[in-house]
Amino acid sequence: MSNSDFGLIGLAVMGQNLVLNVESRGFQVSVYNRTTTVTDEFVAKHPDKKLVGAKSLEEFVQSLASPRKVMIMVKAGGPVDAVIESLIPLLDKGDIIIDGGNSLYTDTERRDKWLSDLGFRFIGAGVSGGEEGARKGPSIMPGGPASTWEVMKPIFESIAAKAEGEPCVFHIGPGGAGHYVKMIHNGIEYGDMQLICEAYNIFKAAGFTPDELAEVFTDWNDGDLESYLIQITAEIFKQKDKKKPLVDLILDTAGQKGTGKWTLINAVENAVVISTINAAVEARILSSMKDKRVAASKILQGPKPEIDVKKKKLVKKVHDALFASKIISYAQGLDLIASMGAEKGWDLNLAKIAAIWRGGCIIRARFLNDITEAYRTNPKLENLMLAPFFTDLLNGFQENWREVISIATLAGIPVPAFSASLGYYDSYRSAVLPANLLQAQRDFFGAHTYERTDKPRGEMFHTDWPDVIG
Ligand code: NBP
Repeated sequence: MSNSDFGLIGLAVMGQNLVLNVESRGFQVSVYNRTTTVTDEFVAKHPDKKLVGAKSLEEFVQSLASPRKVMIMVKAGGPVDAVIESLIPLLDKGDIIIDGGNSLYTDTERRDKWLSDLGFRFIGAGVSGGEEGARKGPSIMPGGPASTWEVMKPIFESIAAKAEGEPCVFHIGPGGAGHYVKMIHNGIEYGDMQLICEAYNIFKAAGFTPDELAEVFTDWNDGDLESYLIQITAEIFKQKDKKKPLVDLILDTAGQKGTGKWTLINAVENAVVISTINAAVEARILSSMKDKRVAASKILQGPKPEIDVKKKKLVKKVHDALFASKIISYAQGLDLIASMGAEKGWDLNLAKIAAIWRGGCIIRARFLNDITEAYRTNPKLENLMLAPFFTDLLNGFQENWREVISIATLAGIPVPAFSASLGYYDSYRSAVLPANLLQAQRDFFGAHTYERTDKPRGEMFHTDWPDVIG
């Protein structure tokens, strides 16, 4: 029977939940997993649902209505190519393959070409929201031909989260644009998480208990910092294990997978500064060096990590430092998206991208409404910091932001992402930077030449510097 509306390969956590989501919108879904017992168990667990469990890829493909819509939800990298290779002999021209995993956008571009040359249609779609988002409504970032998106639109719009009544999905752009935007989304997520952790570290040094922190974060989530990550952080502080706060029992070493690293590489390639995200990735790397840190803590000196500021005052100051740094993190991520979009000719719509991050995804946050508005008002906005709404916020926050970084630094508490954010802000707003000296150094040892402040731009000069060797 070839009558399923949609097929999904890869029944791990994301795949299973997406299938249940699609099915719940009235579609019949065929499913296949390499380890077939997983398929059997999944289908058996949901006897009342319109699911077709296939034991082989042949059976799976035959169960789909034409043109077939096959979503691959397996581990990124080689497994995606392996699944595509096995599908190719079984599909007909015009069938649609969607890769919904966290694939590197350059892999997506390669697959797009590979499959379109063979007459198939391909969509590379970033899906954010984790298990819960996949089940109830994720934010989806699809890239590929606009005509293929039109075919997929009814299913994607029905399963996506809704924000202000709008589905959190739209056609991002051609080729790898969707997976690219998902990658930067994840980079921003790294930044957001690290900033929250730095705020936590400061509060800890000021004597806040997890219960007090649960209150602080709950309050923040009722205000302008409202976001999924602030909300779950409040819940984390409430969680007990054998009557102790669970957070205190979790080892302080974090892992990092592909998307953070890929974001950094791409930023360097595009000469775009994403210092907050960079600091966040590096903070994870440093956190993973637990043994080295423990050894160094006994050798390298610093002040006692204690902060003596009235708790209520500190909450306000840290709020401002966190919010300001968060604005910088988004400003940098969106700047990178804009640069790459221009470079690739993707014609990206930043207002719409910000809008689909308002629901379903991990970085969903109230202030994404303001970011959406900023780009709707001025689609050519040079930098988010320069949108009047955000300029006012930054001008208002900058004093407390500086103070928090100073207090933390004097107490020896690392705040790499807060500092990187402020460093970006101060550098960006500096009409004069010390790169004049840098240019002199470059000309000294490498005759790289320099421009002069008293001559027109573009005119290059070289000085015969004194010989210092020998
Ligand atoms: P995983 O990334 O853990 O992948 C497990 C799935 O891949 C299983 O179904 C496994 O089949 C299948 N698979 C592997 Br591994 N190698 C295969 C191969 N050579 N051929 C066929 N199938 C193969 O699953 P996930 O956590 O659900 O994530 C799926 C995708 O979504 C990933 O790209 C992930 O980065 C992305 N993503 C995940 C999340 C999240 O919160 N987990 C959020 C957003 C995006 P098996 O059962 O036979 O081993």
